[in-house]
Amino acid sequence: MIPIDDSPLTRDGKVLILAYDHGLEHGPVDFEDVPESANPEHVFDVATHDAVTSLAVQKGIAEAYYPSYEDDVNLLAKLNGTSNLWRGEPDSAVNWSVDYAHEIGADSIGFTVYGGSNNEIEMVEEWREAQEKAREYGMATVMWSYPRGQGLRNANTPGSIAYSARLGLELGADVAKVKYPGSQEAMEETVRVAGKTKVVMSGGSKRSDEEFLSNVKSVIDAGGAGLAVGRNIFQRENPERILDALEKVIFEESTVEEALDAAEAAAPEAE
Ligand code: FBP
Repeated sequence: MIPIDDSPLTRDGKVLILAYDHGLEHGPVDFEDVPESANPEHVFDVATHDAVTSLAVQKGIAEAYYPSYEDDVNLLAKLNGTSNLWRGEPDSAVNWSVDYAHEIGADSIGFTVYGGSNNEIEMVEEWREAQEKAREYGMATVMWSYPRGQGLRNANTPGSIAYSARLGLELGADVAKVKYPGSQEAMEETVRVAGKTKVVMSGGSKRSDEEFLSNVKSVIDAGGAGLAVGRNIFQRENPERILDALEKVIFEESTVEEALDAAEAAAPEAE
């Protein structure tokens, strides 16, 4: 890894990636509750919030929409990804090159590695190529590090999640994006074994404001750098409100209650 505190991916050393590759990974079902979230322009508008340090998208969305937002949004190129229609052993197609991502204006790259998959060897070799090319351009590297595959019975145990964060350090990721391991204590261990690689939490499925912000708070208190989140933002009717609260928790070290009070004062929830 390299120091990235001067990178557009971070603000005060912290990270809040808005992930929007769900149309590929999960399909349009993720946009059903808030239909306007299917429109990338809506999510690019959300990403102009000060709390968002980067927007992670696939190539087609970047090509079609980023030119209108390049002054207001930092682009993280999610280089690989696979649809939910795929039923094989976990794998992820490389959909664009680092050269092309750089040409479009990305300042960081994201790459999924499924440690434990029968495809781990190929995925790590593809990561190596992308990571070294990103270094030539000075682009920050984020590993979506998910233990997943036939041979893994317990992919989401604290031990597997700590191992996935460590893979990020071993393989040269500046940021490792991991699932929440279930407790602050487990997150502390995950952060500890990741060394100089920053650890961020993967958002997961949508939950209440309190539950979601409490998870984020425990990541920050455990020494984590922040989060990479999609559904808990764009599946909300008022994404700005939760971003206001996240800004407080991640960048101002507020409590969950303080963050929710401040967000409520700025944008009262409709009765
Ligand atoms: P969420 O916050 O919605 O979980 O998004 C984070 C993310 O990693 C996305 O980039 C990706 O599309 C999705 O989760 C993949 O989730 P999973 O592989 O667990 O279904």
